[in-house]
Amino acid sequence: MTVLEQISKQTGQIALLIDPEKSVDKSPLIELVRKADFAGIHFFFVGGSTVHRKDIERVVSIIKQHSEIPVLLFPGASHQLSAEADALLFLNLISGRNPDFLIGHHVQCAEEVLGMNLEVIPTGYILIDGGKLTSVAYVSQTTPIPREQLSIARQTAIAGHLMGQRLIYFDAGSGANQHVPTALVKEIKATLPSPVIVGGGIRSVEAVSEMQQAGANVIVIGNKIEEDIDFLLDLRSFIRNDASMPNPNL
Ligand code: 1GP
Repeated sequence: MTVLEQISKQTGQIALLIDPEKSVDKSPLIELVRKADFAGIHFFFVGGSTVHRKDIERVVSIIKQHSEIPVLLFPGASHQLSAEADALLFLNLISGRNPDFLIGHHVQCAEEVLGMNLEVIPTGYILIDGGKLTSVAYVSQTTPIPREQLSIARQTAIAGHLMGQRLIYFDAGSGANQHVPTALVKEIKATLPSPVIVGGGIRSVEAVSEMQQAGANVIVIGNKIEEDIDFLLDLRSFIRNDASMPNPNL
């Protein structure tokens, strides 16, 4: 099964985002990977706004040595690659109007990516205002879509789909005060066949559950687990309970 098929096959899957800039030491990273494995999370995402390539490669390599969970590159720039990853979210920042994040970075790495044994997933990446200025908005020099303007977000996602994006990723940005509105996820899932990833500011099992109910295929969590590794145990309960319930979206 491809990674895209795994993402598509059910709602409420969990991705743990690891920012290699914050995972400097090897042993805490191995402990994190082991606990995530025990929790039964579905994907690792690796990337960040300002990470060097050697740190991406180091972190992906450690994860691959200690877990069979698929590793997806979630790059902040064209150099954030690793041949050991399973897939690359080839992000098109379609909520913004900065050509660097629509085509520039892609051109810089295109030939290398083509030669790598990576599953490349064209991803319509849409930033939604999460109540504070986040690194991704600052570094990409783009303005997130206002959270009350759901029609703009909807039109953006539809345009992305029509342009060939295979996934839609709504991100309120790492550490957002407010996560993406569940109403938006629900509306897009009712409108488009694309799987939906959602992240940014998700800090409770209740929020995870709401996103799952709204139809999000993958829910990305970074900061909350960095701050409290035992949150993985709560996620384990959520994943096990969810697996025992019939999924109306399948
Ligand atoms: C940000 O979706 C991710 O791109 C995760 O955000 O760190 O707030 O969980 P958090």
